[in-house]
Amino acid sequence: MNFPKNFLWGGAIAANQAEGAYDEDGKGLNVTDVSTGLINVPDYRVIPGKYYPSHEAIDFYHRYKEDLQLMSEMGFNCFRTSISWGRIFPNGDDEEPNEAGLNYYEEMFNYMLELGMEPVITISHYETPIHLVEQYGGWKSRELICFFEKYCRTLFNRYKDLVKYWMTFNEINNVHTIPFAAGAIRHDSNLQDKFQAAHNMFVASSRANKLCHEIIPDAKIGCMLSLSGVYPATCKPEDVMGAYNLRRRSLFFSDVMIRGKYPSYIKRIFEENNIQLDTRPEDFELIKDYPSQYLGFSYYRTTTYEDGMPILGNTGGVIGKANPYLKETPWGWQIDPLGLRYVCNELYDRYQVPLFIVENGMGAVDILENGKIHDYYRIKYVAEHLKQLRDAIVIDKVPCFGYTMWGCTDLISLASGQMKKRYGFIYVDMNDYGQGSLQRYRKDSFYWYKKVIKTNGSDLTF
Ligand code: BGP
Repeated sequence: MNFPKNFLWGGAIAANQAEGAYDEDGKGLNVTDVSTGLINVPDYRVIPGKYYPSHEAIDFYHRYKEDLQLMSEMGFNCFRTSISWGRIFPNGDDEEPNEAGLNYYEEMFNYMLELGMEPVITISHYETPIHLVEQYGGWKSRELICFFEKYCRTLFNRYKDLVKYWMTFNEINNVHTIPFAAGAIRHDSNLQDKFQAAHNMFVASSRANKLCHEIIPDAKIGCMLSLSGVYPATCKPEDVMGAYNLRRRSLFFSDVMIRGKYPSYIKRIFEENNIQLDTRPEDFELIKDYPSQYLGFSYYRTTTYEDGMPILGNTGGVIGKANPYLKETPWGWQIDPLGLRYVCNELYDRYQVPLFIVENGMGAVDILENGKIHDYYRIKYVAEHLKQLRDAIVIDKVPCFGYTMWGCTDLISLASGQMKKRYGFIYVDMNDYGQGSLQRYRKDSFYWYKKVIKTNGSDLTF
């Protein structure tokens, strides 16, 4: 039993959690530069003297060569990262792009290719320039569509020979739970603004798809959603119906971006919540004509839904009760490898487009002792998920063309801003207070993943 030939094996990071150098070489501030972690209320500006872990992060900005060499040593044939919008257009609405930013990524992508890794690039991973929030109100304003289009055109023209895998917005469905990061709108935005931001991003995404087909016809461009699964807490019909509705809250985004139209169930939600979107007839044409070519998604865990839990509104992150059949990570994320196989089947049944697992992994506390990290728990997590993914592909015949483990090198946690919550195959010496040498160490999982890639996933033993 083996993964398909040419399967993309790699890891994923994002500019805002890894690069640091938050104000170097002409970069403007992005939304994530003014937060200390998304579970905290954003500051909306940088407060002098306050510690922002992402401002230095793991200094990937200056050390990417060393890091990419380590990825290549593991045998990666792809590497996922994002372009920081503020490095290219510091304010978002600038006339001309910042050459230093463009050049930086050009060198990085060339280096990846030299090492035999396909760049897999997220165009916006929670990195909307803050100026677009202050000046225009973020993604609830239609004006951002044109700024994003210009940004995409600049990227596609510059990197057309280098990058063949693109994704527009990271975890676009998280505009519901983390609206400031995902939609560049206030953290306490109402439903009207969230759905308006989503609509504008749908249009922007289709414009990007259209441009990408024109400028880089041999590239693939997909959408990216957070699609960790949800089960009914019991077989009580209300729990089952509620879980289904909660799932639709996420699938609404891929329904629009892949099927190319607004699903009928959303009309009831709009009616009940008195939502009136500002749209143009041509928006719907564009959405229909330029859908996403593949579905990229993150999968970390599953939760359960019990009747009465909120579905929409400011639900404060993940909804759900503990599942008595599952164990959890130290951060309380329920570990559910079989859920990945279930979700792969669910998604392919619904969309019939290729899938790409672009995030999966486990945040844990690692102990560095004599230069070694024995992270058996991480190996187990990844091995068990890969087994289920292999079954989904080989037995269930779900087309999935790649797997990029999240946080392949330790980086700043998105939600908590912690360094202590580590995901990597590579350990980075840095703590939650910005103290550490930033030296990199190979964890036990590093050698294990190397073996997995070498055998194209046929040897998942641990
Ligand atoms: C996803 C994001 C990543 C990320 C990951 C893990 O939602 O796309 O950017 O960090 O979750 O989350 P955390 O860092 O909060 O553990």
